[in-house]
Amino acid sequence: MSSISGLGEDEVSSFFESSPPLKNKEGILEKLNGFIEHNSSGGRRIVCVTSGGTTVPLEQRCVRYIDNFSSGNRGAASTENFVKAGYAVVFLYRSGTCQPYCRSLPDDPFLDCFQFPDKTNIQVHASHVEAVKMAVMDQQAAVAESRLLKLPFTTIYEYLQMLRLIATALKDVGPCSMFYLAAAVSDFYVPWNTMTEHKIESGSGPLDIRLAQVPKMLSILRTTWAPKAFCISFKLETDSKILIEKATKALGKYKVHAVVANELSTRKEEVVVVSSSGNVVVRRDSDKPESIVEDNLIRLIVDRHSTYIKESHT
Ligand code: 9Z3
Repeated sequence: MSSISGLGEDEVSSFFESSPPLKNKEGILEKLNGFIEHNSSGGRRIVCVTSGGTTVPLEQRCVRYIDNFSSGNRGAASTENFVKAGYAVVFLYRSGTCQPYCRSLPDDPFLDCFQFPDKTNIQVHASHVEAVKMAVMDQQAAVAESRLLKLPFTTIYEYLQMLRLIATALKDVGPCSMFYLAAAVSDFYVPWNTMTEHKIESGSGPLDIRLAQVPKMLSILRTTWAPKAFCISFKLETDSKILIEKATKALGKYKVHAVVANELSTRKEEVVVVSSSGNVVVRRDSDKPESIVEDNLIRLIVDRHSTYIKESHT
């Protein structure tokens, strides 16, 4: 199929036309528009943080799927830092992955946090009191002030439809809006109309599946959905030798404002912010045990966003 402008718009349209419709689209839109209206009328910057991996179902009544690795830690930690920096955050996350303000709670086993001194009372163990108190207080404050809107996805179909909804809803916020695309998004998928409805039968030898390429939505996000938004994408590689080259290529191809390059095994220690003004290595402060790379990363991104907003007004 040829494309109108070289952006693969035909592929994008046919991806959406053949996708199973988003459940509760009206409900999501209502929440989203209310959140954007509330925050933009107060002059607050709004960032959409994507987090976690998308799944690619192999059957319409899905039993089996291909997954993309991401614990959601980066997205959750970045969300907390954006809220601290005064932003309102639309947190588009994979169901079941790490949540903002929950990173210091034990998840395995979470129930070890609690104890029953008697049958009618439940208490938090002394060792976890501080972590639970901070998690509950910070999360409640963010939600009460309408600074955090959480929207879950699971499949690549849901993720891309929701990203489009958010981007078009944010279009009028212009330069004060940002996309921070930390989710690990599938490059390949099984088109819905070529997918078997029922569970693939086993017992008849090896399984052949043909995966189509997921159309690159970043270009459309930049040119059509929300062209004035500040846009940060991520590049993940396992081979550090090709990381910067790949990130630099993505910067030029998708015309994003910066690409955060990270290598899988060192992603919690350092990232490289690749942009037209050069490459900046951002590390966590290794002399402070509590320090995480997102503290320094979000500081830098917020600074860059401020410059972008100033330049857009001149
Ligand atoms: C990332 O690179 C994220 O930093 C991580 C965070 C997924 C590594 P965790 O969730 O890890 O804290 O465990 N995200 C983007 C990954 C990705 O799929 N990027 C695509 C690519 O590299 C572009 S959209 O080609």
